[in-house]
Amino acid sequence: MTFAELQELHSLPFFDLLKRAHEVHETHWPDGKIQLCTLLSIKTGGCSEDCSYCAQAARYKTELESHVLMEREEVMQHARAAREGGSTRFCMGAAWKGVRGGTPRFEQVLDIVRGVSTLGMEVCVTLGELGPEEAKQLRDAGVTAYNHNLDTSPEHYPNIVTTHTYEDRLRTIRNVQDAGISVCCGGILGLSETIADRLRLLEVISSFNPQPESVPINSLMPMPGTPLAENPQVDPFDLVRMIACARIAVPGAKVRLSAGRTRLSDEIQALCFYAGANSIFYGEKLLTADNPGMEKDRALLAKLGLATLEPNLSLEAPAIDPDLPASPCCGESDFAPAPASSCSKAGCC
Ligand code: SAM
Ligand code: DTB
Ligand code: SF4
Repeated sequence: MTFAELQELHSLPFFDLLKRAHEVHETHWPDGKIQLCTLLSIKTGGCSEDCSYCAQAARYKTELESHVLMEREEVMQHARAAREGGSTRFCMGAAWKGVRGGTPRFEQVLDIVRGVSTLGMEVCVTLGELGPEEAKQLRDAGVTAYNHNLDTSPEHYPNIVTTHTYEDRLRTIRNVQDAGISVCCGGILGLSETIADRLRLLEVISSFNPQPESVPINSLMPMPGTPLAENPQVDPFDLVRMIACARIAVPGAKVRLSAGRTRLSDEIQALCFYAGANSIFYGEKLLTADNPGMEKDRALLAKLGLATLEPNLSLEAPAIDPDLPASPCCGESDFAPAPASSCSKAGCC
C-alpha cells in the first residue's frame, strides 16, 4: 500500500476504519481464530547494540540479570510447557547483534531448534542479523519463522538505534525470505514517533514480496535505565488504529497484538481483535518483561467467544507474487528487500 493510501485510511473516522479492517479480516480469516505464541529468552542481556527501548542492551544500566545461552533440555522443558498450555508457536529470542555460522553458539542454537521442532509447534527464532548460509541452516534445522522487526520508519530508525541500520535489517529479511523461511516483521509504538513514521513502517512492510507471514505490533514497555524509560504510554485508540491499518495493508498476515498488553484493558484488546489482531504472545513473560498470565488470557478469549488456531506445520513460507517486484536487500531499492542477485551496489549484498 502506498503512504498516501495509508494516510487516507488512518484519517478515517474511528468506526469507519474499524469497519473496513473487520471486513478485510473476515475475508482473509473467516474462522476468526487467535494464534497463541509463547516466547522464551534463550540468551538474555549483554547485547552490543544500542536499541534505545531495550533492557537487554549492555550499555544501559537496567535491572536486568544477564544469562548465557540456555541448555537444550531447559529450552525443551519450556517448549513442552508452552504446548501443554495451548500454544502452537514457540518463539526463542537471543540478545545478540547477530549470529555467525560455524561458531559453537550457532551450533548450539541449531541443536535447540532441532529439539523444539520435534514437538509439533511452529518454531520461530529471533537472533538478530543473519547471513544467507545461516538462514538456510536454520531452515534445515526446523525453523518455520524468523522474527526481525523494523520497529519504525526508515527516517526515525537512526534516532532509535545507531549500531546497525535499517538496510542491515532489510538485508537479513531478504536472506530469511531467500531461504524459504516465513518472515515475522513489525514494530513498536511509543518510540516518540509520528503517525507518519507508523504509516511509513506499514508502507515498507506491505511492500515486501512476499508479504510477511506475521506482523507484531508492540507497544513500548518502558524499561528503567534505557533512554526511552520515561516515554508516555501510547493512546490505546492509536494502537487500535495501527492494528486496523496493518490488517488492511497486510491482509494475509497474522497481526500480533504483542508487547504492552499488561497496560491494556480487556475492552481495548477486544477492539484490537475486532480490528484484525489474530495472534498474541501467551504466557507470564515476554522475553524479559511481563505479559498477562495464561488464565487471564483464557478468560478474555472465552468471554469474547474467540477460538484458538491450530499450528501450521508446513515449512512453506508465503509465495512470491510474480506480478510484483521482489522485496528488499539493501539501499538499492526504495526500501523493499530486492533479491541479492539483482543488487548492483558495490560492497553491499
Ligand atoms: N536481538 C534480536 C533483535 O533485535 O532482532 C532479537 C530480540 S529483540 C528483544 C526482539 C524485538 O523485541 C525487538 O525488535 C523489538 O521490536 C521488541 N522489543 C524489545 N524491547 C522492547 C520493549 N521494551 N518494548 C516493546 N518491544 C520491545
Ligand atoms: C516481537 O515483536 N515482540 C516480542 C518478540 N517479537 C520477540 C518481544 C517483545 C519484547 C518485550 C520486552 C521484553 O520482554 O524484554
Ligand atoms: Fe540487542 Fe535486539 Fe535488544 Fe537491540 S533489540 S539491544 S539487538 S537484544
